[in-house]
Amino acid sequence: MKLHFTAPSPYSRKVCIAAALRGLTDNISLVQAKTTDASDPLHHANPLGKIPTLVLDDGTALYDSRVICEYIDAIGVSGQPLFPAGDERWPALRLQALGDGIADAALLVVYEKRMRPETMWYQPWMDTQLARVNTALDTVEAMPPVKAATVNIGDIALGAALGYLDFRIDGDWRQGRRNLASWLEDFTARVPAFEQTAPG
Ligand SMILES: N[C@@H](CCC(=O)N[C@@H](CS)C(=O)NCC(=O)O)C(=O)O
Repeated sequence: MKLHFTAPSPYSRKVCIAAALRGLTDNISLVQAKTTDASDPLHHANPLGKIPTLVLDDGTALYDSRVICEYIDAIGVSGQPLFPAGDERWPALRLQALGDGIADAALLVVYEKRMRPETMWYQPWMDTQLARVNTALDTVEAMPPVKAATVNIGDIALGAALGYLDFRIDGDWRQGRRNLASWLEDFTARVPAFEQTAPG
């Protein structure tokens, strides 16, 4: 399998962590993608030109990170399931949505600055996105995920989102959020793939 990815992408990082936890790292070759270059092979595999995109050995392409992580979980060869069944499923999926949503909002700020000349940056739009990030972080701070024995897809998405904030967003999200900071420390210790997949 080939994974079109970039290291800074929080969604790509989700996939790489999921693959590590399910014993599939060695089955996936990483292909550096250029999302803005329409001639990049990524665009043949995914009409949206987005990463992560996983191309299976039979040529089938899977996207986005949620679909790929679920596929990885289905074919995993070791570790525990990342998508719980029963009552635990919905909190895990909701946390995944929250983690991905934090990354989505942060990414919009990054793109605003990357794609437009500085004179055209629209600060109210960036402030709205950063407010969403902060409200979501406060929500998790008030009710941090349980440090359970097994890691689920929600934990992975939250870890990847926090890692993205550390990498790309100015300011310290840990300020006033001891529970969340402690949760990330614990996650980092429990999941070696988190640090192994950190953008350089
Ligand atoms: N919901 C998607 C989001 C994917 C996404 O937005 N990826 C970004 C990189 S972090 C991307 O490909 N951006 C290129 C673009 O939007 O042109 C997922 O979970 O995979």
